[in-house]
Amino acid sequence: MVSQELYLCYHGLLLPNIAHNEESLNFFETFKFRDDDILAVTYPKSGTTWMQEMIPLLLNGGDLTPVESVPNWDRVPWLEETRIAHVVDKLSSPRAMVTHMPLNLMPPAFFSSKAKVIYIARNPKDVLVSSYYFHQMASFLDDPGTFEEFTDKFLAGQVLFGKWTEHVKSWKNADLGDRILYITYEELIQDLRGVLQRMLGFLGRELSDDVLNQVTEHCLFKNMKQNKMSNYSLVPSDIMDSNKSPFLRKGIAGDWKNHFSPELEAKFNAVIREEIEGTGIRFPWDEE
Ligand code: PPS
Repeated sequence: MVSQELYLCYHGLLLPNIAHNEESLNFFETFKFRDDDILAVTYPKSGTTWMQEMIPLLLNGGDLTPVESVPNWDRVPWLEETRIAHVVDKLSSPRAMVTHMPLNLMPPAFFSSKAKVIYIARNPKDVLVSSYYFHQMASFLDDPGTFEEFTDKFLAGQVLFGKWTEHVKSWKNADLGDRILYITYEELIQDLRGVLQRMLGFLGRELSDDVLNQVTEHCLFKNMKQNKMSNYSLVPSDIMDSNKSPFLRKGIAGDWKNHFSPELEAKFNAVIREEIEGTGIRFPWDEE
């Protein structure tokens, strides 16, 4: 059972009350997209905060001022959260925003716009681990229980924004042509500079080698972890307690190996495989 005090249910998806309400969801549904808008789309814990750091730097020629002076949630706001109504008019063009919504819940105006999308996927086993610790540190989320119990909830989609497989299937099957760029968290870990370069090409921007090197350095986990505008240290500890687990926790690929028993891994893989089967969707981690 999940507490109604903590969550609201939106088209079957659980969203935390702390950041969503009827008004914010109405704002989302009637959002007026512009053709030059840029959206980073993620299932939770897949690299959202990383995108909120990278995209402004790629768009503004590597100027660190916004990422060092504006909190990530106001700098690149969530389309569906309450904050956006307060900051949307202050966003400079092209506007960069994030969303955790699956494609089927995107508002009609999104489909008739030319807004660009960067979709970031992450190994669902690492998503689960990251989310498990997030539930321990965030007082606005329910107690995750044991790791095994939380795994069952994750596989059943009784977690924020529903099933990982539904999210991935919706966006990977999106008929958006060259409006969408697909990247993975694991590619960012392996070759951050290379992916930043791909993102630049997609956004139609250029940076000198030196500036790209500086942006890459700034976006490394160890450096972003120190940025109080991005590490959630501005949030009071009774809401997010970094002593229990920091928001920027480990920042690696493969931490799931420290958490899954062979039995749990087999069960997890079987469920995910069955739900992805027949879609043609393949990820690098499928081979692990
Ligand atoms: S949320 O709550 O949905 O906005 O979370 P999200 O930002 O999508 O995901 C949080 C995880 O992303 C990791 N992260 C990074 N990893 C590597 N390098 C950088 N720069 C970086 N920035 C954020 C963050 O540490 C969380 O993953 P875990 O595995 O918990 O460390």
